[in-house]
Amino acid sequence: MNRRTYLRRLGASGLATTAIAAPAAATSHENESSAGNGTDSGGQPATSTDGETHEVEMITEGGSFYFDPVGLHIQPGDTVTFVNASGSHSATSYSTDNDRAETRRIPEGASGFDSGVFDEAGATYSHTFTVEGTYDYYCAPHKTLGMVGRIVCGEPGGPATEGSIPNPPGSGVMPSSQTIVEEGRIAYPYIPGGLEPLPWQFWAGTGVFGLVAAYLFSKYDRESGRYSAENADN
Ligand SMILES: [Cu+2]
Repeated sequence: MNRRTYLRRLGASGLATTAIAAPAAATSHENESSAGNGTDSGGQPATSTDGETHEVEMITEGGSFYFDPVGLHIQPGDTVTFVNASGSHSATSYSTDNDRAETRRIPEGASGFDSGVFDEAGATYSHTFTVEGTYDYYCAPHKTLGMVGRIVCGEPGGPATEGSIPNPPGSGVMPSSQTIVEEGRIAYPYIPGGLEPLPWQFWAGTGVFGLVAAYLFSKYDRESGRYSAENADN
């Protein structure tokens, strides 16, 4: 972590600690800060106003576990606050220093993040993104159930733009980095847009089915004898 990032985080964590009584969030934040350049003091004032803050909710609902939005575009210097809306979740980047991340899917030079698992509703964890690129992340307890998300910081890039995410999201498809840049914010579930027009085979098939059905029905109808002379009313 560079000095600028550290100062920014320090500023953000100071605000979080004093403004809201959220011990879990403050603790994880402080841990993260002290893991970096912990001896810094004085010098430039901490600037926490040069980046926007975005929220991603971690949700349990009707047997589904998901991040909302599932895709988010931010700018370098922006902070994402993960809010535990319901259930027990974590926000953990696919970086090999994290538990259960079998692969790295954050940009070169970027630091990974891990909120730890939250049990309390309303608990938050914030991470400031400084390195441009695409970040894939997951919830440690629900990764295999498709609780995964993607954040694009500035321009897409890095290993997350190649191949597909190892754990597909519950909706089946992870929006591409480019789609996230275009949309800005993609709510869960992501349904790929632009439905393809139905192929001609579909209409041909429908036509054949209709003709066969009509033929069989009329055949049955005739063979039932209801149109024969002896069944005529008069
Ligand atoms: Cu979860």
